[in-house]
Amino acid sequence: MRKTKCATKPCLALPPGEAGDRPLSDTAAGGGAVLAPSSAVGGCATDDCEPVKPLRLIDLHEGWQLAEAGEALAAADLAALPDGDWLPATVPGTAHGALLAAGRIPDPFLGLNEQAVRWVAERRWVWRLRFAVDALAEREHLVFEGLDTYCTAWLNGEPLLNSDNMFVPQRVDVSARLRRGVNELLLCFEPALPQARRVEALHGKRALWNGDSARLHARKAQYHFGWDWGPELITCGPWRAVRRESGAPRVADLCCRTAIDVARREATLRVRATLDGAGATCMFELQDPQGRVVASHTVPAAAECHATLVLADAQLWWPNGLGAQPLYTLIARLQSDDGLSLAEDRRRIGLRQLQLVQEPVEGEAGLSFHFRVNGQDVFAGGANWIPDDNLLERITPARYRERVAQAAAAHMNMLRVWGGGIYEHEAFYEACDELGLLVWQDFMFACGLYPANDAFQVSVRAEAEAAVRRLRHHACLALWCGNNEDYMLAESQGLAGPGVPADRFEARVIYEELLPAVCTALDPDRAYWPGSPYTPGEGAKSSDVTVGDRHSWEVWHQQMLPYQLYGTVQARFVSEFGMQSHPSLSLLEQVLPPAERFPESRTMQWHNKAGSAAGPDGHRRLAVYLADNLRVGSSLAEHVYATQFVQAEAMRVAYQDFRRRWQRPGARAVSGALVWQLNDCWPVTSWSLIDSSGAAKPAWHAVRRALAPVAVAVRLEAGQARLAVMNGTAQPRELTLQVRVFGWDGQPLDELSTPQRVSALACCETTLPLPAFTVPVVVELCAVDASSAGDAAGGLVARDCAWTEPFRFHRLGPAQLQLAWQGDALSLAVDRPVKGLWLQGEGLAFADNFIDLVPGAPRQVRVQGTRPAALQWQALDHPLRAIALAH
Ligand code: BMA
Repeated sequence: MRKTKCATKPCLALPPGEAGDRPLSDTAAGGGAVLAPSSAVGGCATDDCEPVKPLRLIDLHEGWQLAEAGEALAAADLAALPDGDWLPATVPGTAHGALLAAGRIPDPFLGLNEQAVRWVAERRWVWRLRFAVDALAEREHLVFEGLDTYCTAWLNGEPLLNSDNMFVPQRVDVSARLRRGVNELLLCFEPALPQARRVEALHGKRALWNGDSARLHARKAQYHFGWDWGPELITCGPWRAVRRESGAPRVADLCCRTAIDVARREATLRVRATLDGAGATCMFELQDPQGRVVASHTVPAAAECHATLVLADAQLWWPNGLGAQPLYTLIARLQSDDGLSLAEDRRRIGLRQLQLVQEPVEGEAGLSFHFRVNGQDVFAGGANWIPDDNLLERITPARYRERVAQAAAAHMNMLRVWGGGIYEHEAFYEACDELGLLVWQDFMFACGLYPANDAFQVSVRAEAEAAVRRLRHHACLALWCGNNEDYMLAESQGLAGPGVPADRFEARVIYEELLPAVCTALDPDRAYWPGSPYTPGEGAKSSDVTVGDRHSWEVWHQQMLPYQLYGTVQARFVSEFGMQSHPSLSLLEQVLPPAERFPESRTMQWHNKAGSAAGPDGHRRLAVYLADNLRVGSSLAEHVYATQFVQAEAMRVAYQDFRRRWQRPGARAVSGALVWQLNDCWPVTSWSLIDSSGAAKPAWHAVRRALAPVAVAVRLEAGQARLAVMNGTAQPRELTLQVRVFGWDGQPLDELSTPQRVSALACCETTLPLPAFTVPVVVELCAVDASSAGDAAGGLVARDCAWTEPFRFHRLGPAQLQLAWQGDALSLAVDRPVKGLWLQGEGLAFADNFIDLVPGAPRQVRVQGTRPAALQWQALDHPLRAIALAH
């Protein structure tokens, strides 16, 4: 180890513009590898003093330019492109983003512009940065956290790297090439589709769903090639941070295996740091959520340093709804023998025990598939996550945080990062850590028969290792999963499934050998699952209902089952299911030219990508669900409401009927429901709960109610009401279930109540007899705390309504809606039943919405935002209208 003689302690503050604010940096440390600028070190002016130069991280994000590169142009020609060819470009960024900012292309999200910008993906694009270097360290590196995708780079005219996998970070030693003064970096990106087609020509065309078959050969976000909810926007560019690392010592890797003794609240952390460069000691330190050092250990510096930190009185991390999310900070610091910090790295970690449990289900075939956190079984209520934009540079940490917070506010506790997108940014996982969203993390393969040739496997291995190293410390990370629907696709081609030899499905070697081997080596304590969906066992079918996870598409795709029948759908863990709806009317109005603002327009259809080889079919499937259930008016507003109504009802039924089967310990018949999909990447009619403007659809509210810590469900059956109570809390509850029945004209017809005890983390069901009604009715179920029964307003715990269906057979007569402010809440009252009251107001956020109302039971809804003079409301059989509000 090199000795330093007279270094003083460096100042860890950073000068502006250097390594400080790095919003989209994706180091595993989340920007935590913060080190001193060399100018701040030292204080040593004499010749016999060798100053220590800690590592400096210098973001290379300012001053980039972009130009179109002619086909065969090489480095020198590219560098010499005339000044007028260059546009300013942001890094991280894409060519589309730069062209859009420069006004060279129209907004691809508006109207039919997707087609008008297609040419961008067909060209080569070159990025150029001239950057000044004042002082050179002994070792210099350039780090590219992500290059999308077929990229050749040069530094000062000399070849620097070639890259063809957007998920593999690149780190190049430029100690001998970086020079004092101005340096020039050039990055040239080849058009991805033709490039992928060349690779495809070598290895053969394969079957897939969604996009061009060449995508299977490109290690690039698969949704860029177009999906059944996304445009074809084949981006290119340095999509993640670019950085200069100046200096020698570095903490190259930091990992931590945590064992928790839940009963004793004791955590044992086995930590390992991989060091690159000289130093005397390595200090490991654990800080509690308040920043107090609660454990530390110093060992002599070596290429690999190990320590064990034991923490008594550990604050445990819990998923949303079950407890808090305390986050500790683990630091590894390489020090000189004077105690000077030379390099450091840090991770925010949560202390929790997490198991994937597969055990017998009482009275049923197969095995459960559920997560157990700190010894408690957890029903995974959540959603599938897709990239929140096509231009990834636009997803700021704040936007990640907002979107994840929307999931948490809907009482979700799990998000599945779907395999056709990206290994998400640090900001996503940080938000999940902080808000208690467990993450089911797919590797990036979706809906295809992927190749498994040697070069492909080498690339996939590098990609998987990078992802696992970067993400494994996150408390939120629950499971690694091999792919999305690749087993299903193989089965559809007769290449996998019962009786089919295993070797027909080439990429199994990736999902069953390569990826699990990477996970075992780098993240041995986390569960790995080969695919979503997947069923273990030679020749098993991935859609088996008794074992493993399952995608339930009986509703919408496949047999287009009525959503009212979700209760008949079986699965141990439903990792996908969903129903489409339009985005909000205001978003559609921004996207559709005025002449196209009708439900059947060409542009509306363009913004619904669902379909098959036979053509678009989203509008047809939507029409069937509308026809089954509603009378729909002809305006766009009515259509938006109607599709959102159907989606909300479908989600209410689905979540309730899946969650109902999370029965009790030993009988975890259904243990997860993840809707397809939480979010959108552009303005589109899709299965999302939140549209691309961030607006929550009615379905978001339906899901929020169904996933509440204590939720109820009511179904109207012949001669009875079926009632279910779902308790997701760790406390048993004593409730009174109150049922009231009204005719649609507002006449009270019946009233019943029954006491109901529900155990902790369990569900129970009961029935109450009802007379046969000859008129359409609404049945309201209120669960109130038994101790406050009779005081419905105060003790209301959960509520649900069931209506005579189908809605289209009858008409809900005009109701008088009365709105009044009560503090920061709106009081809502009606004289006759109202179904699906949807309130909207500029800049207002409603704590509850899409509400069923019955007479004589005003409801209070908290509202955030400046009070407007009027609101807009809509409900079943009540078209959009304004209502004045008294202040
Ligand atoms: C799924 C997903 C997606 C798709 C969605 C809707 O099964 O895995 O690939 O977008 O269905 O069709």
